[in-house]
Amino acid sequence: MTRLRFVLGDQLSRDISSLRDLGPGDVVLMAEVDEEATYVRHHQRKIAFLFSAMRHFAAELEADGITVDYLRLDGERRAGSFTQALEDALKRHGPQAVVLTEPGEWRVLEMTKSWEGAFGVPVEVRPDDRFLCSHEDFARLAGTGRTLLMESFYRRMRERTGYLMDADGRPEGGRWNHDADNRESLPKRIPIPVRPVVEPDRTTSEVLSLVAARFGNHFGSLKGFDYPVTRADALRYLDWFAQKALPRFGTYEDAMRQSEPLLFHSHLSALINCGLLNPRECCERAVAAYRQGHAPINAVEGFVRQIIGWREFVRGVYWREMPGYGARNELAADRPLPDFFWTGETGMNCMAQAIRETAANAYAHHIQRLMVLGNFCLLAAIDPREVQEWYLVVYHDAFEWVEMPNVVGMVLYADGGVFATKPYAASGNYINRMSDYCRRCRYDVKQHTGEDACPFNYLYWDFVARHEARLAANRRTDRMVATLHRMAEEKVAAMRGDAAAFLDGLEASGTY
Ligand code: DLZ
Repeated sequence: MTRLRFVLGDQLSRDISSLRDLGPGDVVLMAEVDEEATYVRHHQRKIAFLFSAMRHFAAELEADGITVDYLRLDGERRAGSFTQALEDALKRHGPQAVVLTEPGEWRVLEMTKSWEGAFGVPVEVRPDDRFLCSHEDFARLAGTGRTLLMESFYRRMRERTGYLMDADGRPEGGRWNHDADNRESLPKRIPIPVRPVVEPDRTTSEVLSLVAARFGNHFGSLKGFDYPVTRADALRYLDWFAQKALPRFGTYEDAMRQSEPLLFHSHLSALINCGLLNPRECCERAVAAYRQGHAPINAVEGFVRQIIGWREFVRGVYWREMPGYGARNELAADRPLPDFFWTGETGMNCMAQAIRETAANAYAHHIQRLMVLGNFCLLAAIDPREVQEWYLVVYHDAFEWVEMPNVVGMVLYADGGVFATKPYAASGNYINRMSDYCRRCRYDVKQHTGEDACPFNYLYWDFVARHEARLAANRRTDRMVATLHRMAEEKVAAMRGDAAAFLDGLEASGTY
């Protein structure tokens, strides 16, 4: 029986479930389609990364003697959508069945459900077992209550995988979580390791020209594209991380520095999410660095937790809460996303840095995403739909399964606490402690009111006042309200007045 194996752009693994039992006569279908690049206007670099990785992956399959039907966006045979690509391929190859791995997004999974009926061919959708936790196991490990606890889920994942567990079933280093050691700001003279650069080859150069021609009006820049697009280069990047950046990754995980977008971060998320790296091998490489005495426990535990804790948890929440998760708006936030999210033109240096680095690299690290950009959106009550779309568009690792719970649950607390136990709100003081941004800012982080005051300060206290009842009822945030109550009434009134003026101005001009 010949089967058509439909491999999507974020399934670029040789051992993806849809390719496992390839037989003679089977054809692998892959398609660059306009609909996927434009249903939201993805960052140019994100499209280039995915198309180039897809083309390299297809070429590797072909080199191994596998028949690949690859549709290029600008090819003679082309299709506007996944459904169209499949319909045309069925006519060309006449297979007896279609096999694919479960798509990562609800929207695409819904699409696949119409295929069997529409085309009269059996469509087998297999689990995506690149994830370590199946949908069924997630309910077992994370619980079924309204609020889910990532920390207990993570511990159970540690026990299941055995990562960083000693022979007696206890966590290595005596603790499950070493986050308390991972909140240092950067010392002035610490050397930042130099990243490997992957020069664009012919395939990547062709893709870069295509993206510039077709999507040149999308957000972001293609300049200096140097990210891995093959499995071999992705493995080299992982190895570089384990050797050069991992040892200090934990300690400085939350630190930020002007014009240093990557610091000690792995920058592996896009490679994992599109399939070039397997999450298990990334954990195992990090654990090996620990065993060899090359990286300390706080770094390796922090890295492993991001993958088997945070990443798996996010994915579990997405499928548990869909459909409807994207519409959650518990804090009734309704302000439009300011224009400066697309231009970086704002006097707030931390925001300008994070947005400009995002435009340049289709990447910002997790503290920039959570405590600068996300914190601003939370405090300024930006509409969760608009924030979701921005995060999905601008980050090269963003697929809806990871972007949506991150934004709805963690960044904006728009699900009212399904995902996170508290809103991640902070004043300028936090940003000042963790970065050198404030020293170069036109606003003064020490001031709370007046023209020169850091907007994060008055927006923060205005947020606390607006959501006082909710925050007072939560043991993790009740201190914020107690502190607000200790402030002089006139000071609170002045801060709230400045916040109102700032937010009005934001809607009017978008140029703060
Ligand atoms: C994000 C994206 C883009 C820009 N383009 C394609 C494409 O042309 N072909 C493809 O197979 N996948 C693409 N993707 C990823 C999909 O939009 C989608 O996020 C995943 O298939 C997950 O369901």
